[in-house]
Amino acid sequence: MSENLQKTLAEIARIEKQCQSLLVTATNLQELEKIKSDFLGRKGAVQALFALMGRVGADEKPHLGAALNRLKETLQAEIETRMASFQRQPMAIDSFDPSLPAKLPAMGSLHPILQVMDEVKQIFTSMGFRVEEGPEIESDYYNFEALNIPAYHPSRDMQDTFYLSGQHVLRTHTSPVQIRTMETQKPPVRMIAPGRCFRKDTPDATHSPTFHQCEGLCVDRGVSFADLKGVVQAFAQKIFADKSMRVRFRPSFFPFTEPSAEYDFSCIFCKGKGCRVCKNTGWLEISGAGMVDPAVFGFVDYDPEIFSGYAFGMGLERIAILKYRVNDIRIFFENDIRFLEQF
Ligand code: FA5
Repeated sequence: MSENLQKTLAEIARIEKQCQSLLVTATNLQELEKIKSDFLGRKGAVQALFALMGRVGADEKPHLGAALNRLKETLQAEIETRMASFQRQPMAIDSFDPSLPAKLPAMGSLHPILQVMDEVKQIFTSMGFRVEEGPEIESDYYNFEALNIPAYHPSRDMQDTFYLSGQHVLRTHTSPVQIRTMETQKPPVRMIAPGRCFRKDTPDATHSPTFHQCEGLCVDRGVSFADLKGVVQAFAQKIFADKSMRVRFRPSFFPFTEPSAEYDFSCIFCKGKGCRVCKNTGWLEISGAGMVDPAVFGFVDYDPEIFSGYAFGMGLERIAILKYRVNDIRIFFENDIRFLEQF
């Protein structure tokens, strides 16, 4: 083999290695296009090697020609394979733009009833009330018996109850938490107990089988009905941020309060003229209330000669209806995202 042929074969091997190492490090199609033209183009490195055919004798030309053709085919195949791999990955590193804003996950928010509940808690805790909790599956004793509603008492008919097996019910109001609190705490007691309640009520614009109440209880020496009226009036003005909000008390009956009352807030929709939401009365019933009946103190060992107290149980949906000007309670429970995302 002539010295020229040896040199040219060595150059062929070097060009092949150089091209292959460039292919390995190439990161995009533009770089590959450049490698292709640098090595296989008309003025590329492989073409330049073909020009060296003249350096070798006629007997060595077929050998060199075969080596050059093999180099050309090898590089062509390797460049094409590498190009195809980039075409299969349109999201190659160079097309990833880290400066683009991220796709945000869908964010939830607090349900409007929970927002009202939080606000109610905040207002009452600022007035010195503690927040208490009780179970939604309640015993007959706490839901009725200890609230002075014995089994034979006709007032049990006032609440359409979901009875569970045994002596349990889905609590029909938050008043059982009064008993649970007084059982474990001595006066003075100032507490609220917001939570879910259940009744077999037929749904309409202001009634839902699942709804929320916030119980309130204040027991101390010398607590009077005037204290109840003052606290409720202050609450109404704070929750609606409106000093003109009116509250009215009507006589009523609850076995666990004496005297008993219901209080209403003035209807925000019709300004008292009467509409579908307030059933043409100009008022929306918000809560039952009254002075704690001495018989209830008997169940928790409080001395009614020393202590007196008031209690109330407000419907939170009724407050949300007024606050957010929603004219039907049922929409709070439909979980329509178009409604919920407005809060
Ligand atoms: C009671 O539940 C008494 N436990 C309230 C009470 C507490 C009285 C402490 C005295 C002392 P009543 O059944 O009226 O009372 O319900 C109270 C409030 O809950 C109502 O004024 C109303 O705002 C709300 N409410 C009652 N039933 C429903 C319902 N089905 N859907 C929505 N809100 C309701």
